[in-house]
Amino acid sequence: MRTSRVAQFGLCLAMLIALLLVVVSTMPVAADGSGGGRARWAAIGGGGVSPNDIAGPDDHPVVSFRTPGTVSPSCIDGADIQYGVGDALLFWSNFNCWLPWIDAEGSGLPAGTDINALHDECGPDEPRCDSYFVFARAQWVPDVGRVQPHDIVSAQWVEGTQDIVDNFQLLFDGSDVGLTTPSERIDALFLFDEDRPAPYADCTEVGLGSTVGNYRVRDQWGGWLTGGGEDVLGFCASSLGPDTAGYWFVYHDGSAEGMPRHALIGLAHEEGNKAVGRFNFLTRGTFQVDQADGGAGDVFEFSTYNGDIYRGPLLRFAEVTGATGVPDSIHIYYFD
Ligand SMILES: [Ca+2]
Ligand SMILES: [Ca+2]
Ligand SMILES: [Ca+2]
Repeated sequence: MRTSRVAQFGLCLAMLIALLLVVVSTMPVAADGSGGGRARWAAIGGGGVSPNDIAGPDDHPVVSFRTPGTVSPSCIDGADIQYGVGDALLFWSNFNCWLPWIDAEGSGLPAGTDINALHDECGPDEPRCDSYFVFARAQWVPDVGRVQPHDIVSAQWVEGTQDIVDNFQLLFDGSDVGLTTPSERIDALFLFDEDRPAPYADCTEVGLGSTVGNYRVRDQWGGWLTGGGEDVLGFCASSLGPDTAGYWFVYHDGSAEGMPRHALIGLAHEEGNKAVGRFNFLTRGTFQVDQADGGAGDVFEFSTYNGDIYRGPLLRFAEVTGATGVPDSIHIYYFD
């Protein structure tokens, strides 16, 4: 399905220009929507995704928040956007405004839905435009049924809408691969696209995640891997969906690097081979390790090429976006 939200971006851009020029006229008809995510993101401008980017104020984070609230202004009409904990929003840094990105209830998810981890592929290289969620609690999902907070659900953006998704599917059944306890709920997520760490090139899919608390899962040889919610686990999938199979590996041993127990609660990662070995993350609260000194909502980095250190905040979320809420889930579109 080659869809994109380019129509909405085109409309937004046209509206912003109209506002800037103080032109009051009939709104333009939406663009034809062809060209997939790349065309859609071309509307935003910038140099496109670069694997050498690091997170910063010029990037476009997609977030879900811990508590309901309001962000402003909307890129569409300049108004406030009220959101719930199951919604996601994109901060459009070029214009310092917000776009509704996922409307949970509008997409048929039940009241009380809370996104706790998300990965978004509605970006410049992703014509299919899929989004992926982990929910904070067990709940019902349209087309799927009951899912657990250690499962990953995919959905597809509905062309012609701003923030509606449908075609929900169970991507990853956590209990098939050892995630069963409350502490083994997933609170951070990233899914590799084409470029993935070399040792895992032959996996059907490779994903990264973090658990809420202590975990115990099987490695490639059937041995146990144990750790806590400060780690980033990798999963090499041989099959996905209702019959999920594969093995786990430790992508980042947070406790070995000095991260407080269970501190990592959100994950973002650049695309591209050069990005392997570094990632961005959110913490539950105050985080002061290595060259990092910040708190909840701030975006930090860990990089191996920099001597295995934490740095940040690279994005002071509240300061840059004006949001008063604290994100519990993040995906970043990296731009120069
Ligand atoms: Ca949330
Ligand atoms: Ca989270
Ligand atoms: Ca965690």
